[in-house]
Amino acid sequence: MALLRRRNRFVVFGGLFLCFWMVWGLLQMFELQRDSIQKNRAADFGKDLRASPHYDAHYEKLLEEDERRFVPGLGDRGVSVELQGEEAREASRVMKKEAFNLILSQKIPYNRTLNDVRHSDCKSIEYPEDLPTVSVIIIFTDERWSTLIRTVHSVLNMSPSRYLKEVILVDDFSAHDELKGKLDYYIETRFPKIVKLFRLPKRSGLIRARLKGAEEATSDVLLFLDAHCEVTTDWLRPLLARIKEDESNVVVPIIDVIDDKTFQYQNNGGTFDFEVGGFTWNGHFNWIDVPDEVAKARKSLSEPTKTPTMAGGLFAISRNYFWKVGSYDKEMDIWGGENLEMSFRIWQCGGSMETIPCSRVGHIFRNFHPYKFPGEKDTHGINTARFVRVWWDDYQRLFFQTRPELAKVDIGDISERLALKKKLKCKPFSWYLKNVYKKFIPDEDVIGWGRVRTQEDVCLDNLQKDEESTQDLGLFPCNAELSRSQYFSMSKDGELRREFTCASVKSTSVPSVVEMVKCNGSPDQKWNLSQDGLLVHVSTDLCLDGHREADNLARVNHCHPSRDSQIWSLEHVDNP
Ligand code: UD2
Ligand code: MN
Repeated sequence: MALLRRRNRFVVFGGLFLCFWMVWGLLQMFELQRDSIQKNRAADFGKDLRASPHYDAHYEKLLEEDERRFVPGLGDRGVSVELQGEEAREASRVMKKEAFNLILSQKIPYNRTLNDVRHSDCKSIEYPEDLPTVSVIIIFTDERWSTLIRTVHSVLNMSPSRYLKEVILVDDFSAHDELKGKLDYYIETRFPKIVKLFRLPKRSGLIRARLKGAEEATSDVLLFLDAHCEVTTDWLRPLLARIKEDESNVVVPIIDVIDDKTFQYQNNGGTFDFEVGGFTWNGHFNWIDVPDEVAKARKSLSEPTKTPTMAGGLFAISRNYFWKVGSYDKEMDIWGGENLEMSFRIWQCGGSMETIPCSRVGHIFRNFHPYKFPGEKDTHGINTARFVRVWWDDYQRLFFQTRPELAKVDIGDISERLALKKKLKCKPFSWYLKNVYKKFIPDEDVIGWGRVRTQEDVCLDNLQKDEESTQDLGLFPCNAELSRSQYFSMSKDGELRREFTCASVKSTSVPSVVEMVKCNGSPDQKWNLSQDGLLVHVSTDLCLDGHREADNLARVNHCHPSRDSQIWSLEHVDNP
């Protein structure tokens, strides 16, 4: 009996030991894995620096004041934070100047945590060990201290040290005091060696600031970020892995929204679907749905997905390829357009551009620029006209038709960029439109386009409304020249449309307003232009009537071929 009990005890202890050992082993493995994904190099932060040769009591005092504002744990896991009372009122006053909630930002610790927001399929992807090294380049002009520093901490905290060789900060001639000596001091004492700061001797704009960063970088890959970002779990490896496969892959993370007011990390409302980059014929970037055929071919929402353009601020590119494919147009000034220029250039000159859904980075989208734009020039417009002239071939007509003012301004010399296009034997824009982004071309392969006019000289008009959401179709006296607001097309599929929206009728009652909704090929978006000029809505058999009422809205009504307000003509008819 006694022997049996002893043996039992032995078994129990042995078993317990085994369990303990296994749990410990698992924990160790987990620790190791965590360490290889995120090496907390901002850990030095807060260490007693008085023994350091760089120690400066003045700056330490300023830094302590910053830290005293922190509320430990505030905003952790990316949750939304609402300020209260007088503080909330002050925050909204400050927000009018800063374009984001600076007061709240100052209370959220630099090392706040974020959730792992990736699609679950991302977690089982295996990446090679020997990925390329990376230089993260963060450019800024008069960004605020707390957001800039949080960006740097976040990158250091969440990037494996074996890949992250350096963080390069480029100060585009900021005026704020806090970005001067205090910043040098902070970097020198907290992250010596790994973070490098370069200052431009005059305001140069974000394009030339990024060029400076690229010139100073020494790693295999350049990774650009805006100065108000936070990166998330395992954000780096998916980007580097794709570049390792092919150096001409230019890759973009999913850019999540960090709420400008509450600092909530918005996880697309919990869904994993994402949009890719497009553009408008008047030269702006926009977000578009992943084309149906691409979406259908994907096995998982975690797969790299080709994107026709990029938003511009957050992307990675092989350093070698960056220079080979023409870096940036250094004549572009201040802000805007460089993202589209690079997108067309990459695609047309043999590269590719992808959104990598397993890499997710948050960015504070601001409603206006909280920094000064020097001079009177419309730099965004000029930058845009520069890339349109270089990359859009004949299609530049579509740009200048609706932005004629830019046809006349001096956009500088583009001969170097045209020479580059020739040297790299880049494909024409028609190739891009056929193979990369099958976008509606308003004056090609259509029944007609231009002003759509009644016998009473009233024209269809978008009434300058924002076309991102559904709007009623408007009417207005025809302008003397074709302007953007009166530019409509009649497609061969019978759509009466603009670039992205189609005239649609949802009700059979008369008279009924006509809605401009996102084109989707459905029957309620089909029209027929009859021999005698009636615009018949196919599924209801009602006619478009341009009789102008006080609300300036177009309506459908019973067809009356004798009514001048129902007899329409298209300005340009391609296939009569
Ligand atoms: C978007 C891009 C931005 C850039 C821009 C088009 C994202 C998330 N952001 O606008 O990176 O491609 O479109 O040009 O895709 N800056 C300078 N010097 C200047 C102006 C700005 O260094 O003269 C810095 C600025 O401090 C910031 C970055 O450039 O870190 C981008 O500026 P932004 O945040 O105002 O641009 P954003 O996000 O509205
Ligand atoms: Mn930005």
